[in-house]
Amino acid sequence: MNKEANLYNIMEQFAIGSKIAPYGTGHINGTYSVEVPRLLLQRINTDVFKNPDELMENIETVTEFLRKKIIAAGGDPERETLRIIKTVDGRNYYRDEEDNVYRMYRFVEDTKIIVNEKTYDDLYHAGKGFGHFQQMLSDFPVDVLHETIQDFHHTPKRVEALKAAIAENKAGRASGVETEIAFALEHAKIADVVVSRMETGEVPVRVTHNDTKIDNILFDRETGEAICVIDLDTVMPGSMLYDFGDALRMGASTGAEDEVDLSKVCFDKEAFRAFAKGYLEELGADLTEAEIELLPISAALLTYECGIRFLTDYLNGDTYFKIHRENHNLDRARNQFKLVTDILELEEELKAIVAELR
Ligand code: ADP
Ligand code: GN1
Ligand code: MG
Repeated sequence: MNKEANLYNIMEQFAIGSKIAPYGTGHINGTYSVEVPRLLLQRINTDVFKNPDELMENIETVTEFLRKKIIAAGGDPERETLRIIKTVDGRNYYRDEEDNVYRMYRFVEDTKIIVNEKTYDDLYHAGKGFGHFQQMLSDFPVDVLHETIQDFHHTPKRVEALKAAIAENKAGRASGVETEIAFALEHAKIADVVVSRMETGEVPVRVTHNDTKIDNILFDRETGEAICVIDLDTVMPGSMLYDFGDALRMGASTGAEDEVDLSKVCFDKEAFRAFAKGYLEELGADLTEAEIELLPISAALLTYECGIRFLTDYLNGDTYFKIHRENHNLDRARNQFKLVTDILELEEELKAIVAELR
């Protein structure tokens, strides 16, 4: 069976609501209008997300909770959060005979995503969007959520994984990347800046998104406002610093994540200001002193973490992140490390920006 035919087959597994009603005033033909909402079909990566039941249960509980909040605030829940389309037998995903796992969402219309071309206004709205998402989830019961990927942002464990990859040297690449390995190990001291303060309780456990790339939020095409946070696979207990830092990793970079000309890759402190302004407008009053203090370093931490994850994957032979060219993961790691250097140099200026915005 060809792939397309197979997808039609999969479509039939979902309870796709459609409205049919008599239409017009004709005397001859039977005329009906048929409304079918646009949908989005996704194949879940089960190498990465090993337990689709727990994953989809998280997404269902979180989106139902958000839906109630959005309605109470007079918003449109079909645009402001994801809606899962159930299968014909009432499940929130479908597993085919080859063990592929599919889910379906309503397509949120008239939106755009921001990738590399972004304005400060976009970043301000992205900050508001992610801040508002966090704010709406502030009274969500953290304990009901499953950890869809264990220790996802436990950076010290990511350092351990890097050390193991260096020692194993599975792809025989370690000797070509001594400079990058040295950078990663020299900067490993920042790895515990958040987890250590979570252990003391100064940084509270919250419900967090954990993958706040700037392309994981939909913007209204007309108003430019961020309206819907998507890609909820990693919503689980965490620190808001993960979300804040990770959004700036891409959001405040002047270059693409895999740009190889590192003179084009700089951390833009005005982009930081724009995002932080939006974020703090939504959530500032709820944050603890430790969270506020760590906002600037969180950008370095999450960028460092992503950099060492790319480097680890390169050393392991590119088994986790999709690559589109040779050395793609290495290029990404170098790019992230350049940003880490920039952020650490700017740390005092970033602290001053946070102080101004409070
Ligand atoms: P990935 O985990 O591969 O990043 P995403 O869930 O972020 O997958 O989806 C990929 C892209 O699909 C998004 O960047 C966005 O452009 C689009 N998208 C995802 N969900 C929706 C939706 N419900 N409505 C409209 N577009 C969506
Ligand atoms: C992955 O799926 P996507 O592209 O939104 C990764 C993130 C990384 C990011 C780097 C589940 O995100 O953690 O920060 O790539 N997601 C997962 O671009 O590992
Ligand atoms: Mg995404």
